[in-house]
Amino acid sequence: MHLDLDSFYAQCEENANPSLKAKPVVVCVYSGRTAESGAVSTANYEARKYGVRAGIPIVRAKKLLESVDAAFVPMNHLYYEQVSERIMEILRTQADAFEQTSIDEAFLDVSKRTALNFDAARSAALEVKKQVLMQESVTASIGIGPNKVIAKIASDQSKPDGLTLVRPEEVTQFLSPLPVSRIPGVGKKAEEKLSQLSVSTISQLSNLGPAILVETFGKSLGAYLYRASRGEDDDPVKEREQPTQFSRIATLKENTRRAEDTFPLLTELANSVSAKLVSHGMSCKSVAIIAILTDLSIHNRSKMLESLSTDGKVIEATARQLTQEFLQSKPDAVLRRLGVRASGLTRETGQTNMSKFLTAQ
Ligand code: TTP
Ligand code: CA
Repeated sequence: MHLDLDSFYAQCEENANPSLKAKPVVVCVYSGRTAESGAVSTANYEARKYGVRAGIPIVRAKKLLESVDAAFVPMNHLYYEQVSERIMEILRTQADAFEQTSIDEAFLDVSKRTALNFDAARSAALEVKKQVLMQESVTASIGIGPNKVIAKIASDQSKPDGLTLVRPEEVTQFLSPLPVSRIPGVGKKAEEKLSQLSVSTISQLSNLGPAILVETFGKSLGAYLYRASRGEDDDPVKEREQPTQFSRIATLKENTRRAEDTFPLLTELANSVSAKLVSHGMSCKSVAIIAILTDLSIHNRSKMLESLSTDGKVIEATARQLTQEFLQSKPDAVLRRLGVRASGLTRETGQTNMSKFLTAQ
């Protein structure tokens, strides 16, 4: 299965402020140059009816929506990341293998749990959609197919709140009439090159020989297009590598070698690292400080925690202690910049040994 959340940032904003639900909603990235300069990040489906799309200038979106009561909201990426993390956790439990490919898209291999039965896969997809809607009030579109390329193309077939199933015997019929731009990885440039070869549909693409495709697009993209146009793909669904550390670094208001002067900044850095951990559903085993001195030399000091943690207070206290110890050990050091790093990350939750002990009783 491939799952793609519908107008994702816009749905997050609607959930944060339900009065938006009936209106066209435009999520904006303001550039800050003038009050209205910037671009549209995404728009809900109501706003799309008026022609509003990701990437167009905000000023243009305002023109398109001038006759209606539309909402223009600034992008709040950290919030969407947190919603995304929670949804991805739900999805992970519904798959034999799981691969998140962006903030709002993922592949779920359900081959084993459905014993390759496509009707069972449809039920599984309905269950996934239900779980995400019940727990996070977000709709998603799902495509089901015999491989990733087909599932991905299928998830885009009927949006929003769609479910498209393509059985192995239906692959050719499904792909043939679609424009080549529906193949993942085919952008404006490839589309242009194909149109010069009089190719606009996937069916026409599948009639080109491999030699001409390799000549036009190079070996790897050419071979990929040849296979994709036939609905062939054997790339497995695999968990992407997890981050191994999160760090934040900033310049002190004034150079100093007094530990107390660094505490406000350490609080800020620790909270930010903690938020990153929480949004990724991860805990850390050790905390480090990165000290950059006025001579621009860089020094690291780290400490293992007693137990896994996501807690900003724990990270802050450890960073304070490390900073104090560092300054004591280096009488000539004057701090210019300071960073906090959480490492030894795992997906386990940060229970203390004591609470582990108590829950085991
Ligand atoms: P998409 O999945 O491309 O778009 P979407 O979820 O808003 O809408 P759809 O229902 O068509 O899937 O992108 C996911 C999020 O990424 C989107 O909500 C906002 C963000 N984004 C941008 O900030 N700029 C862009 O140009 C695009 C395409 C997306
Ligand atoms: Ca989406």
